[in-house]
Amino acid sequence: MINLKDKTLLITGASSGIGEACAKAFARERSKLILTGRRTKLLKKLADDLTAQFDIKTLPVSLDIRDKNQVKKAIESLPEQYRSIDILINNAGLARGVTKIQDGSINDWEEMIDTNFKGLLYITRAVIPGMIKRGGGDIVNIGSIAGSQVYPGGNVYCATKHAVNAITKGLRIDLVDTPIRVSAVDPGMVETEYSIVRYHGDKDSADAVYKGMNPLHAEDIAEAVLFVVSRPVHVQIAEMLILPADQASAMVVHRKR
Ligand code: NDP
Ligand code: 8X3
Repeated sequence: MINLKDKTLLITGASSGIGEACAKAFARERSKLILTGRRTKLLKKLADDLTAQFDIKTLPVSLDIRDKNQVKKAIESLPEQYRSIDILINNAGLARGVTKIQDGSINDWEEMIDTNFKGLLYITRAVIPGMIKRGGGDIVNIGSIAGSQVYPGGNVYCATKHAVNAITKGLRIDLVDTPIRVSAVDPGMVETEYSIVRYHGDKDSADAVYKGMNPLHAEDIAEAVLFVVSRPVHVQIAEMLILPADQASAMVVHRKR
C-alpha cells in the first residue's frame, strides 16, 4: 500500500459533497491539500479546520474551472511547496435541470459541458506535464453511473459524463508508457448538494430524489478514492462503479412506501 502522508493532492470542487469528503479523508492520511472551487469562504474554512485538526499543509485556491486562463494561471502560480502534484482528483461537476432536449435550457447545457467536460480537460492539461516530468502521479476522475447509462431527463448531463468516461479511457492510453495511473470512480446516487444544484435551489424537488431510499454518502466515495490511489504502484484501478444498495441501475431504484 502507498503511504499518502505528505503526498500533494489537488481536489477540484472541494467546497462541498464528494470533494469535501475527499479533503477530509486525505487529511486523515496527512496528505498536503490544494483545495479548489469557487466558494472561497467555504474553502478557506475547510482548509483552516483541516490544518488545525490534522497539523497538515492546506492551500485554498479560488478557481472557476470553466475559465481556461484562470486554470492555467492557478496551476502555474502555485507556491513552490505545492507545485509537485502527486494526485489530481477531478471532481468538480454539476447537473442542471431534468428537462427534455426540446424544452432544454441552452445555458444549463453550456454550464454542464463547460464544467464537467471542458473544465476537467483544462485542469488535467495543466497538471499532467509536471507529473510526466516527475515520473509519477494519479488522476482520479469522478465520473458517474450516468457515464455509461442514460435516463429520462439525463440527456446532456449523461452526455458530459459519457465524455468524462471517454476522456478517462483516452488518458489511460496516452499515459500508458508513463508511471501515471488513471482511474474512474463512478458513483450512483449520493446525497450532496448535487440535486439542490440540479433543481436550481428547489429543496423539495431535491429531497424527492432520495425519498424512501438510502443514498450513498459523500464519505463512501471518498473511501473509494482513497483505496484507488493507495494501491501498490503496479496496480491501476481502471473503473469503480459504486451504487447504493437500493439502486440497481440508473433507472431502477427501490423505494420504501
Ligand atoms: P456538490 O454540488 O456537493 O459539489 C460539487 C462541487 O463542484 C462543489 O464543490 C462546487 O464548488 C464544484 N464546482 C461546480 N462548478 C464549478 C466550477 N465552475 N468551478 C469550480 N468548481 C465547481 O455535488 P457532488 O459532490 O455530488 O458532486 C461531485 C461530483 O460527483 C460531480 O462531478 C458530480 O457530477 C459527481 N457525481 C455526483 C453524484 C451524486 O449523486 N451526488 C453521482 C455521480 C457523480 P463551487 O460551487 O464552490 O465552485
Ligand atoms: C449523478 C447521479 O443519478 O443523476 O451522476 O445519474 S445520477
